[in-house]
Amino acid sequence: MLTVYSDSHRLQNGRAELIDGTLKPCFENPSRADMVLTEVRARELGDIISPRAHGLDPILRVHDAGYVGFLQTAWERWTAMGRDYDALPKMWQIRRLREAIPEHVEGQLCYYSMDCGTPLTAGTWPAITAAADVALTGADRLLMGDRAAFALTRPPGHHAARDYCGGYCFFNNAAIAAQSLRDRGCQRVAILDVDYHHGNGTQDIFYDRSDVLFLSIHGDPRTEYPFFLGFADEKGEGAGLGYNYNFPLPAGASVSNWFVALDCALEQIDRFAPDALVVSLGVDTFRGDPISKFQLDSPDFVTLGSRLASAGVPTLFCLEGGYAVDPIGVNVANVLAGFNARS
Ligand code: SS9
Ligand code: ZN
Repeated sequence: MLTVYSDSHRLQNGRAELIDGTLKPCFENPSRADMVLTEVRARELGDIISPRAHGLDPILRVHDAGYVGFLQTAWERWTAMGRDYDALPKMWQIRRLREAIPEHVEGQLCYYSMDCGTPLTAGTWPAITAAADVALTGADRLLMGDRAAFALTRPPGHHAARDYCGGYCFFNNAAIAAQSLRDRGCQRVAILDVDYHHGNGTQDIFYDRSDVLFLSIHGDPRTEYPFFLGFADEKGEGAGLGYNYNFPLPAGASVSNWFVALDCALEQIDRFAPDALVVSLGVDTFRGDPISKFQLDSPDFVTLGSRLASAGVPTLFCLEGGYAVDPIGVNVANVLAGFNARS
């Protein structure tokens, strides 16, 4: 399977994130993608190509224009005030506060953010537009008839909703690719999110639609980030009712229970009979992940890839989380190798 990769991911390199009340180096950093690329190359999983620029139109198909404009200009406006450190919000438009969009860049940063762990930096805009292009170029390959493609997207995307960033995510790469597949001829697209954290952004984007099925297996939001979405009773709304599936599992859930949830998800994908499958591939389900609490071991990722291949649908993998940096390459490459072996 072919990999799409861009060096521009390096431009998203936050200085610190607020964790346990102190500033610590960002878990989501460029070395993650370096490790994945190195392993994909070493295992000779297929060609590695650069993305083609697709412009802003496919991004604007899933993201709010005001939000996109904010991201495009935020750093310039932030530095114009003499600030040169990462931009992080410190306040949220919470219950009973007015939902008006502030004029000041700091107020807008708060308005368009879900958390304060997602640093907006000098290189954020070029990095996130490149990541969207990486995903879209992967989608191009599916449309050209490839059985599968791997979009080495960084920063990740699944926490980014129509009009907010969070969880290290700005543009929802998987959602942008899925929408583009719809716009270019696929009638039905399924998105399966196997990251440890619920894909709140992807769910938000497709919640009222029956043409894009969204399924997520993740740590129970009663105790796990993102806390405010990802419960089992979220089934979609309007035309989308019945096209959203959440499989929350308790923190610490066993590997066998995780695979039971995967089988349930695959059964629904089979019923939906999509023309394409987009996998939000987070490997923070790994037992050694520093911020997550599932138990998968490296060989389990081969099994995951093999089961995904058994769905028999053209498949685009988009990288999401995975914060145990040393093993991230092996874990991702294991999924791709398991898929290749079965398809
Ligand atoms: C947990 C901190 C969670 C955000 C995690 C985002 C994961 C993206 N102690 N911070 S895949
Ligand atoms: Zn995650």
